[in-house]
Amino acid sequence: MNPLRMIIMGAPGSGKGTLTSKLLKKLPQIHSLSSGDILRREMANGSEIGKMAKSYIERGDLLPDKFMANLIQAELEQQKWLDAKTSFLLDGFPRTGNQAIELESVLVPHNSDINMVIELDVPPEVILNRIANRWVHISGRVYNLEYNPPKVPFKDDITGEPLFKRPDDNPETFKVRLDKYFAELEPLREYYEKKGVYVKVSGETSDIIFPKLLSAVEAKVKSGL
Ligand code: G5P
Ligand code: MG
Repeated sequence: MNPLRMIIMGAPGSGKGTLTSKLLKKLPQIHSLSSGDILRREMANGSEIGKMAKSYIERGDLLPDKFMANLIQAELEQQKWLDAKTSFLLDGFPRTGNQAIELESVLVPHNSDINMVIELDVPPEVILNRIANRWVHISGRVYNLEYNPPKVPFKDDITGEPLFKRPDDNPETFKVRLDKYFAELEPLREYYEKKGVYVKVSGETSDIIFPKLLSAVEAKVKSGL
């Protein structure tokens, strides 16, 4: 497979995590990294990064661009994905025009710039209900009491460990997160449209979106990028 270096972006609750794990089942050679999962792991560990992240996440605010760029760069380096061969998918980063510029400056020297950006276009009015029913595992595995319930209620399917509610999954914080997403969307879209790598997939459910996402990704891989 030609190396795919993609970003998946979309409003909070639009299905980035859900669709990433579906995609990785089909294309397991792609590595994935979610900025929100990294921050939640740091919070669970009680690290300095986690303590700093907590106050932003609980308010629904974005962490500073430079801080996030450094965090993701460190993760990419540690995972040894910064080369021209590795396929990876970033969920939730970059989220602002400045983060996109920072990311490019990290990737270009390694011949590993982003070659595909997917925007999940899901109507905000269908999302709120999903958040109320979301339960997550610290690994990043995500469940929904109606849409994809765990096999045992409130337990992770793989480890059997307890699931938890995210501190930002309440209607007030959700509204802040949604507004912030739409405030940053246009500059990001423009940035990646100019590079000719931007694809929007629309639909009200992940089941509708997934086949569109998969065929866009498969076409990209076959195109030789
Ligand atoms: P995150 O963690 O990146 P968000 O807000 O971008 O958080 P979120 O909430 O993780 O995105 P998602 O991944 O897009 O949403 O959605 P999901 O978890 O897959 O699906 C949501 C729910 O719907 C789940 O319960 C799922 O089972 C269900 N579901 C999926 N599809 C369907 C469907 O078709 N039907 C139904 N009924 N249900 C469905 O970022 C969190 C915070 O971290 C900080 C910020 O503070 C941010 O707010 N942060 C950053 N700050 C600055 N810069 C960055 N780059 C940052 N990244 C993170
Ligand atoms: Mg997510």
